[in-house]
Amino acid sequence: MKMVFRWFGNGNDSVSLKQIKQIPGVEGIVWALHDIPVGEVWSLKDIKLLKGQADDYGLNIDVVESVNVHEDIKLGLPTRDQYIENYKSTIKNLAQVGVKVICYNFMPVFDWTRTNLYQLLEDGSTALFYEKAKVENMDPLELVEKVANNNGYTMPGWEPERLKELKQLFTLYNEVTTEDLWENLRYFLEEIIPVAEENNIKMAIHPDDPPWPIFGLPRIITSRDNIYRFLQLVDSPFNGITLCSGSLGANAANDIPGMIREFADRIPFAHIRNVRRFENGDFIETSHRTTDGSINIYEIVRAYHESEFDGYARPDHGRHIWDESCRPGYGLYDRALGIMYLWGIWDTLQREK
Ligand code: DNO
Repeated sequence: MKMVFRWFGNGNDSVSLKQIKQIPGVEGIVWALHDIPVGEVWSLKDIKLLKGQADDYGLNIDVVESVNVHEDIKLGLPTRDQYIENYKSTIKNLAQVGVKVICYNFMPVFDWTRTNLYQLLEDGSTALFYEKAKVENMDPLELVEKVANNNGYTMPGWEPERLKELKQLFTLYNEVTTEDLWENLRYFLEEIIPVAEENNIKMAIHPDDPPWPIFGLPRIITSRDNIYRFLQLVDSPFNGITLCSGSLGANAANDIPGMIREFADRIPFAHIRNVRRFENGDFIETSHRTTDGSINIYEIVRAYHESEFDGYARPDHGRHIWDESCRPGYGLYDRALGIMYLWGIWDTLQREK
């Protein structure tokens, strides 16, 4: 297991590379060029600039999260071909600096979705919260206005300047069925996986978060059966998944250790975090510790260990603790604690082997 840590870039993250370097066992950053509009090619010059910053701290840049997929590709519009060509160029440019894994998602319109970014936990910290009834009864545009721009930071896909295009996107998605989305994903994969293969980069789709349709938009990377179907679309080791325990774990029916064992050779990248589910379908994120949430993190790490997992792993969202001011879910402290918990389990299993 190679430990990595997400970093949003200079001026875009409250956490510094110097701090990341001091977390035990972290080898690299998980990064992206966040200022490049979705669909445009990432230039080699910009990529190398970022690499230089990471090099200064001896951190690798093996994992990119995310090269986002343009909506025209997900919608299957005729304009998709140009965006797919751009995506291929970005893959080739990333290969030139030695990138090994590209994480992306295929969620229409929104990336991860929550209703409150600062819900109070009983210990006085705050965490990301999803209130099911609110999402079911609320106009998504209203929610964007409420949630966006909290504390100067936003969730990806929820940027306030996106409000204008959202209305139009909802109209376009009216025509797209779940099967259409599968078909558009297959079309995309058939184009890009051969390029990924030639460039020795593993593509790793992120599950939908939460793993069910929201706001009438289809979502497909949600369960064991759908991941199985996804992996068959293009049956190549370069067509893999980012197994995110927190996203899939919001649905109690998802057996995550089972998925790890079944799909081990197709998981180049793991997101490991806990989540506490409530009976009414709400959920809140907690510390990584097993007893704090509904997900058995110990069993998850054990499944990776048993599978001799040698891919990349990162702690995922953490609580906001010790008065830290940070991007929602992406503070230093709780994620660093999460890493130590994951190492604690891993190292013990390793010793007992
Ligand atoms: C949330 C992240 C997601 C993830 C994308 C991958 O914190 O896990 O935003 O990066 O879905 O494309």
